[in-house]
Amino acid sequence: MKTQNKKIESYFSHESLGGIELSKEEIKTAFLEKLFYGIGRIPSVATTNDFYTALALTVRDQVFKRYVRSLEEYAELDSRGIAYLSAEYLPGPHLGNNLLNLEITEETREALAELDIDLEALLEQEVEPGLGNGGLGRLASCYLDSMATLGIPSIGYGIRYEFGIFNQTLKEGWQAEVTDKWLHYGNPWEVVRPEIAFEVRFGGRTEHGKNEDGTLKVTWTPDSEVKGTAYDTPILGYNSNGIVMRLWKAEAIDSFDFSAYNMGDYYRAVEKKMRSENITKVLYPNDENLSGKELRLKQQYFFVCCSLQDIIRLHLMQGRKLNTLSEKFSIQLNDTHPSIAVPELMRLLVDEHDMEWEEAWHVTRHTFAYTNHTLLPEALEKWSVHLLGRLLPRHMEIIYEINRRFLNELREKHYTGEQIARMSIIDERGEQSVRMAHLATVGSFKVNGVSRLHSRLLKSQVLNDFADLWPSQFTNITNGVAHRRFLAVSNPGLAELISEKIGKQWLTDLPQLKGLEKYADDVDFRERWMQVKLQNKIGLARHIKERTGVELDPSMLFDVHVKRIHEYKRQHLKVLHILSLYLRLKNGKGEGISPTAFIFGGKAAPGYFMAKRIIKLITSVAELVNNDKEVQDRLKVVFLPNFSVKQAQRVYPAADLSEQISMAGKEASGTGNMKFALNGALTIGTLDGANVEIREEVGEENFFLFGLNTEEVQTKKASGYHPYRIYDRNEELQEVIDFLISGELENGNTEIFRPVHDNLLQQDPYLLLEDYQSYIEKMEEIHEVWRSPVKWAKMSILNVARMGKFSSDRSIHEYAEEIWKVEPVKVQLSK
Ligand code: KOT
Repeated sequence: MKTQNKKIESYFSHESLGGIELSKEEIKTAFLEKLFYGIGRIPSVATTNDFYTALALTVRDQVFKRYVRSLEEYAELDSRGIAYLSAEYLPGPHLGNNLLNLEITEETREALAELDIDLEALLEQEVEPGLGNGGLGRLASCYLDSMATLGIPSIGYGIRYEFGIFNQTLKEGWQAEVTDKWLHYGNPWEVVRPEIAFEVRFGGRTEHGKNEDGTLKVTWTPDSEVKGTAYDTPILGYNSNGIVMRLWKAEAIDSFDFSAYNMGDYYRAVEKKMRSENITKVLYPNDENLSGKELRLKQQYFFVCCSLQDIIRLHLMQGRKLNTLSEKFSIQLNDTHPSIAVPELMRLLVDEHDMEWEEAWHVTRHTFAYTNHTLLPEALEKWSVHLLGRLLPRHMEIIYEINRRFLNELREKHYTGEQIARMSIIDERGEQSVRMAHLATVGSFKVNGVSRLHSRLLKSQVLNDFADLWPSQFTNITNGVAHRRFLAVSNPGLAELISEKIGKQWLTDLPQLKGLEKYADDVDFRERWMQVKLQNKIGLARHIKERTGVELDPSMLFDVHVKRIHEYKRQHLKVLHILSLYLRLKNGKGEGISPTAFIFGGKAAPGYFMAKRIIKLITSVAELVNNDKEVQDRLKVVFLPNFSVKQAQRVYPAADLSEQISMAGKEASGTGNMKFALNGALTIGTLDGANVEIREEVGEENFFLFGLNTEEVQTKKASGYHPYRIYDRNEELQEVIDFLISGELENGNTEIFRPVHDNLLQQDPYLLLEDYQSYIEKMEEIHEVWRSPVKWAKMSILNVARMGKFSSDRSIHEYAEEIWKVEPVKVQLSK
């Protein structure tokens, strides 16, 4: 604590702030004080939300204590730091995770119990921040967790959306979107930092003049400005450091336009404020599909601009020179959403800090690293030159200049015209646009994919020319997950059983799980293992009954497909399978079918026609199957609405079978696949994304593989794919496909699923028909293994024991060593 005031300084000394361990009594006192002084309530009138808030504030104090100490240490050591720039985060509920990280879950449970308060009810009360769409946002949060735990000095920058991802409800089986009001009851985990605020400009024009010394000076006169204010949420590592997730909220620079107000035009005065605040109003709910909307570009620039100004502020505050920025900071771009940072840093260095272009470019290109998360063409960001030039005229000039210099470099290396056009940052075909992946690649010192297969495909397909030009710039960092959240917090039963056998080291060293292998042959252990799973299934079944009214028998095989709804993820392949089983049962041919509960969950982008139709298809099949007396104890189908991190934490621990059935080559990595396997589910999957590496780790005999691989997919497509021919030759498939338009699914309505039917027979871009038979046969094998509980339990134990690679701690360790070259700083948690 650096202050001139000795009295204040001594208060903040480690000793006087007290130790890090909190006793039950201390928790109780702190909690009651928060309830009384913090929110002005006495227990007799307090609501569950009051209790939750009081507990959150109690815990937050402890989190802040560690965060502040970490900051102090980082500043003192003048250590190198990481800025993680992500337009999305999905932190999930904070309370349970923070309790684990402080190692006070049990003390807190007991303290509350003595006050007749149930900790579980308070955990349930938390509304999670839904500030992301799916995998990409959740990965960012897993990475913050691991950066904190490993002691990597870092800040996660993002956007404080007032309305996060919509809440999904079902209306007559169709998805309906409801606004997410996560801030409605306040947010005890964040603090606003009004003094950390920056101006962000838009539009207008530039002027090219000269400085007194004759050098070029560009001035940008914008036509609007907003202010970005920092909202900080501390993120605590396990028994370790604290870092911050700093989210920017847009506000008007002056709350009122006084000139308008004085003239009596009250509405106009407030309107400006409203327009400014619009920027961070709502998250775009498109996953891997771009809207190209102006407001989205504004959001991207807004948060990048605030974050870079903040990074520069922190850098200068340490008494450093700007030309050493890349020595002290690496800025990781989470996909291209923040890639406008490349020209923005150039602008800040050249225009605002008078650095020469060459030097600024050197700094920029040594500061950024870029992670690519998708190969899907529809997800690769492109902004029209016209729009970008209108909204950010100076940035457009800078992009042109970066591109001019880059293309000159290519010409010097004798690249052909065609190659140059392909690699240019500006796409000249049709309406001119900026290829953000090219901008990010040219502006970064490293580019990584998120699984071995994905990184290979990135190099051989989407960024092929760049990988040839700069081979050492490309690398792979396979994704990982926050195993403390997704195993220790969400599956306490299994976590306890594991710790009983191998100790608690796995909490910070996941490969220790290997020690479980030897228990796969231990009868008693296997029984306890399956007992934990059964208890989790009972819990999920209760939840599903409450949410959907559908009753599941926990002894059924829980076959789970949860993730965003997308054609490439092939939820509809699963539906074809369910229909095949249903028809077999109806035709008296259901001998090999083990009783199964099919559980689906996931949101569809509101404008994605086919994805929404797939949800309707699932709910219609559920209606049919669940109400058919003939198949009732054999098959059940549920669509669990509003899949979120909170729901996920209930679902993964209760799954027997994990569906990872995307068409090979399409899923960059997947992270749900890891969370399932870590909780003892077996996987049926294609050789896609990280499935490849999961299979390699757990052993091919413990993984149910089916379908074409990436190369076979490519060959099939190149040689002309005719789904109808497959349909024509496969009688059962014919029956299933015909069933979609038979009217039996929707009260005689034959049209509702015709788009799905026609798409499959005419194009089938994701090769469902091609992979159908292989999938059906693998499922038959699975049902057979399920009938052998000993075999199933062994496979489940071996899966968990061999998942050590997939912790986000390992991923972050690799980022730190290979990309960031940053040393961990472990803060002494003095007693
Ligand atoms: C969305 C829009 C543009 C570009 C990429 C995306 C994107 C990619 N959103 N989510 N992803 C997923 O990211 C995960 C984390 O790396 C991967 O595991 C998953 O395969 C991607 O689909």
